[in-house]
Amino acid sequence: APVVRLEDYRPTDYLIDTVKLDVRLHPTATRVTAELALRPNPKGTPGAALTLDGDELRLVSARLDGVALGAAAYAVTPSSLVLHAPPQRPFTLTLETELDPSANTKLMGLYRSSGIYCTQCEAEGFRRITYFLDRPDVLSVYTTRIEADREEAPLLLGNGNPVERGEVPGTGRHYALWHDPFPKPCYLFALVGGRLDKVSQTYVTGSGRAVEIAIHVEAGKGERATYALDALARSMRWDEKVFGREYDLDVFNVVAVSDFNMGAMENKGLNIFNDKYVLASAEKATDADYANIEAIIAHEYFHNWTGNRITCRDWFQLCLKEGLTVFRDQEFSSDERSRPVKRIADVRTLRAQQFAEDAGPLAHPVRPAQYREINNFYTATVYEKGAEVIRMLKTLIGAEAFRRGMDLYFERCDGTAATVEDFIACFAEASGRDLSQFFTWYEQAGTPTVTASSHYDPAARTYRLDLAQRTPPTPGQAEKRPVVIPVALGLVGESGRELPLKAGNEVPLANGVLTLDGPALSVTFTDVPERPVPSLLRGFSAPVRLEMDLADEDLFVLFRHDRDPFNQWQAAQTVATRVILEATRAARAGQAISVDARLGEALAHFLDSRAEADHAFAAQVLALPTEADMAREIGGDVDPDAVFTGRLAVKRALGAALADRLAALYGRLASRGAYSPDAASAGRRALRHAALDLLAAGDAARGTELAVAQFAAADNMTDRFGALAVLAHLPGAARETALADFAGRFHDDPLVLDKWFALQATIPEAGTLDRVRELTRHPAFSMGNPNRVRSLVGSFAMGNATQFNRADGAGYDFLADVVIALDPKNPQVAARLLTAFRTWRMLEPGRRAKAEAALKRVAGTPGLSPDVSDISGRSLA
Ligand code: DPP
Ligand code: ZN
Repeated sequence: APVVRLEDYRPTDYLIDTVKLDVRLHPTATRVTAELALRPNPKGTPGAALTLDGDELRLVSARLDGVALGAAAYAVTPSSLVLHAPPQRPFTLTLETELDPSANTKLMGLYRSSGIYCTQCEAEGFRRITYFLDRPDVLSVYTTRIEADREEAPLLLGNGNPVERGEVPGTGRHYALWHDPFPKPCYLFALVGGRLDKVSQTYVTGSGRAVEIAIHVEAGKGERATYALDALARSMRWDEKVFGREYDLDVFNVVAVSDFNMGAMENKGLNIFNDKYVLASAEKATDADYANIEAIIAHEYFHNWTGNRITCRDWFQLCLKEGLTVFRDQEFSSDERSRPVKRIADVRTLRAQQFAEDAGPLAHPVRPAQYREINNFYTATVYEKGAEVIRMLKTLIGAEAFRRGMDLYFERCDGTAATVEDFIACFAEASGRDLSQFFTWYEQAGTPTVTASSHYDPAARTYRLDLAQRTPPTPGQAEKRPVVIPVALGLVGESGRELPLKAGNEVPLANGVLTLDGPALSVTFTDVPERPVPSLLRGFSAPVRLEMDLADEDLFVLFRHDRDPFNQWQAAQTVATRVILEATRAARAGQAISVDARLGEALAHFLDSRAEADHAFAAQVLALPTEADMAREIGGDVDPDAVFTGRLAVKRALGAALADRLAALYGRLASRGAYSPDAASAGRRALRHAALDLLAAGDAARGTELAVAQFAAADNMTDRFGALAVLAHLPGAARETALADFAGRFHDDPLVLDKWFALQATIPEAGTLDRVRELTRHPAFSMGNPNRVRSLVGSFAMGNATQFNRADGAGYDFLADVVIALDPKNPQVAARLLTAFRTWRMLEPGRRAKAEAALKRVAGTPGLSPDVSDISGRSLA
């Protein structure tokens, strides 16, 4: 595939003002008639040929202003329909195409999922429905007639508002007509046809408009959609309150399907979801599932303004809608649940996904300047780092200027396809600030490292803090500029009190936030009454790595006393990281591992004094850095076995040292009453689970006994699966019995079996690869279903550091085989799996060579999709 570059952007030569679609659904031969009202674009080249995109379509007929096109007037290629000399005035092109939804295994365009017709058009799927200018800067008003067999598809949904429905006499078929008054790019087009159950309610907007909001799910599953429906109503209310945004159509439909490449899709008025992010019940969904459903329902809903009303000019601007909408959904969840705990969870994800991506061959800027395959840029960098950039913007200009900037953006850009420049200009104007350097965050890849050192002068009562930043080179960007880094900070006295923050020199300090925008910055604080412990990057105020050699004792001060809960947590994590690093070093050197007892003592104190005050927070404190976290910390020549051994030794030591406290906590936190997914109850379960997990590491027999009992007695999936997850790390008959029991109980529910697949794939034992291979032959497994593949193969490759990275390379070979086999069917999912190699260069030489060989085998496979060849090529570059 050719490289597409941002600098080459040009408007289209033609515009499409209205689209009238007539879609006659049929399982293998769906007919689509598209009537496109075209006109020359004043910004385009006069007289240019018109090239419409197409993919895997059969053209049946083509008419211009109602007259059949002569063969010489146009040409059809596998990827286009070219009209050589279009009229230089408004004209109508009517194209009839045929496609086969049942053969569509790529799950892009129109396809069937468990007998339900559905669509996925982002990024470039609409060209698989009809020939079109398939790019986001072509905005059209759509009217869609959908026709289907009444028995097969009693429900017919489209974008916008319903206009009319009726029978097609004598055929057993019926139709529905939908009209969407808001001009939109074709990637937001959607339709659904099928037999579905619905839950719905009337939502009254702030200005008093009644909207019918509905969620449609497979027959018999309606009860499991009520939580999502409630989350939708709460999202709508929140967007009115916090961003002043109201919903704009008469209906809002959400449809859940079981075969879906992504999490969900924000099609105008008709969101289509992976059912994993809709269906929830106490018996079948965990607390984490509920939280994800709430966040993703909100995310897609929030796109109605940030993405749909204001869309992207081109795909380079993807972060314009995604980073911003992730920020909005994070804020929603923070308001609905615990803000500090949400922040910790988000930073864990950011580090695990985005920092990993940024440190390897797939690193790219939040706004990439080029791509070969846009599907590969729905990344942690665009989404998660994109959200961090918005968060920094808000920190730098303040909440009020931020809201004024958002208001201006909605007012000025509504109805347009905008750029990141358009967006930032609104905030520059609203705040009166020059944001040109801030823009570097969008253009420069790589995770900046901030180094800090300090000196306290007791006689002068001054405290000097020296900060410096540097960003390591990334592919295609050797030289880096300094970025604008908001460093939220405080000074904490040894006794725990917050010390005054008075900058004695001229430095940019406002509301406890220092702005580091050059290579280095020194600040001297005056009237500092005692030696302070610096608490830097409070709330994780910037997506950077912080290097500061604080003494362990200082970290314990922050852990106990910092008024910023994020930095309390961070201090404990930093100490744990140090302890695990030392254990890993010893393991690698073949020496006995000794575990510094002070971490256990600090946690003991925490459990005694504070764990009960915020259960969810305490659960985060007890969760050690992961093996992948440790690998990134080590940075190079990583031996995953040594990391595993070192980390496990620390976990065992903590479990043993804290055993009595953990057992008592576990007992105290036992469920009372019926399951409720609310944040407080979920926090209690999370802490109870963390206690059991640590306890089981310290004492396998006791852990097994408790987990087996919990598994048997559980009345909800969080407790049942939590027990199973603990057992998964305890080899023996109890584990196998519980796994078999779980499979039997939920044999008819694929979403629940996904948990079972995923868990087994992450067992850190030599037999796991064979187990995973065996599970690929399980009747419930299917390579055709993205959720199954991600659960089994994705969890193995992304969540099992020792077994994916087996020294013999068999884990890499297995993944390469799956990617090669899956690519012809579903290139998007195959390419995503292959990103499991994104940190291969950090490995020790033996594994590195084996990973490289596997990647080369993939890269050398004939006929690769653009998706997989892009990832393999960049991974090896
Ligand atoms: N549906 C995906 C999302 O919402 C892509 N737009 O992030
Ligand atoms: Zn999104």
